[in-house]
Amino acid sequence: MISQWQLRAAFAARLSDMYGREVPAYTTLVDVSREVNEDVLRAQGGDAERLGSISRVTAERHGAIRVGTPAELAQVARVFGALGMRPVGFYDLREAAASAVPVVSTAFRPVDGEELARNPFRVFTSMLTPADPRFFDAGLRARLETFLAGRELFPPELLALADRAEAERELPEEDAERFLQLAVAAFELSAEPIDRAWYETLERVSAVAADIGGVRSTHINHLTPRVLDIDELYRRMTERGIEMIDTIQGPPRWQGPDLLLRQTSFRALAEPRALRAPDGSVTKGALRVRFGEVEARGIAVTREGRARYDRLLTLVDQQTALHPDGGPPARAKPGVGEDRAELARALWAEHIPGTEHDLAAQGLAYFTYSVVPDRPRNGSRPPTTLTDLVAQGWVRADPIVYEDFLPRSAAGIFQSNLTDAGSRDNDQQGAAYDSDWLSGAIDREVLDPYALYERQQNDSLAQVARELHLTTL
Ligand code: OOG
Ligand code: NI
Repeated sequence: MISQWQLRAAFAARLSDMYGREVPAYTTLVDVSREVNEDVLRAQGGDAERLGSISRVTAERHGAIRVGTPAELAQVARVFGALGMRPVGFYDLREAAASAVPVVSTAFRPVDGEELARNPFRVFTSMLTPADPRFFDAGLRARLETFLAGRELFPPELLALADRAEAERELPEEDAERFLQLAVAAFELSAEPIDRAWYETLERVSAVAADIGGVRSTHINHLTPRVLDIDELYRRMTERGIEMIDTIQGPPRWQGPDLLLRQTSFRALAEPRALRAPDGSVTKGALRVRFGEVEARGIAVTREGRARYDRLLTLVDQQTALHPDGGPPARAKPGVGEDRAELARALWAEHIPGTEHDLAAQGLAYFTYSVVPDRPRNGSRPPTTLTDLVAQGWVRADPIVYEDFLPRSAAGIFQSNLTDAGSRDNDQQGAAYDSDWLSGAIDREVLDPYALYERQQNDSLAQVARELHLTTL
């Protein structure tokens, strides 16, 4: 029998092999990430594994896919449900930054600590929003919905196997093999010719709309390895002549603990795609839709920590806008994005505590707590507050790694890889989509990431209280 986590690990590995064949630059990215990780481990030893074992980090990937309708998203949820992955978080990329990306998204991922440690594979999954009149007028919406209703992304055999794996939490070896083959094939780039006129019609609204609704299948859009030093990775990729986007998205590099998520990407090369002209003739064309991305993960922050992060981003935006040409003239000319990064670093140092201890004490980040096993016993009773327990060495605090995404970075990643900004009619009222709507549409609860981190923290506190015979903590 092949258990869900084994299916998940095998799926992630096979998808990675497939994507490496389809997009060779991805393989370079994985190789450079591995080199950086080995160097960090050599330099820092055990500290390098504070946010996940090196084996977890080396195997860790997130993918991104894009679908067209709630019905398709519900099928995606079944395929990932088979792998023990649940929808977590709601991201509205129509609103993030000044973007014109007509999608709303969630991420499928394992949710409990043990499963995450076994294999944390996650997939950022976006769904087109044809009902949003800012992007699609009534005529285009109707054509788009008809087109989407007429395609099949996942064969019925795959969905049947997925349902069985989810219900039984495992599959016999032969069925597992079949499931994996069908699941990987469903995310390969299709060779079927693309109706060029239709693709271009959607492209005028947004390249993302065309990538989703202009073709009769879906495909993995990128696959992202995790790296322990993303600044070093950025340097090494640039040295190899690979042109990265201007910035690393997310928090700046600074002297305090890594928080949340930092990501950067490069544009993939144009890929050959068959295009069908209105007269029926098929020609060889090329489209640039897929790219490479890499990420570094930090500690998960609480709602309050996140509010502080969002406020700092706004501050950085405002102050950068005041000095669009690169700050005070006395300063040496920095590289692209350097001013912004420097400003962000200074603001972070001012507004965010620089140690794990202070982040925990101020309720800004999540930790799991455990009783220190080999503490010398001298018969004394443990103190009764968490702060004292940690300070006096009874209990240790380990950071909880951030397993989710950032809407603004995601919008930046989408945007930085589009040639055209697309169009959005801001005089129109946007269609309402939210987490509850999404839960209803796919008939599964879209989980709240904060609730998951909080539960993990609270469970660990309850365990400490039990072990030390304390009533509450
Ligand atoms: C998804 C972009 C978002 C991330 O890591 O934030 C994303 C897409 O391009 O489909 O993958
Ligand atoms: Ni991504």
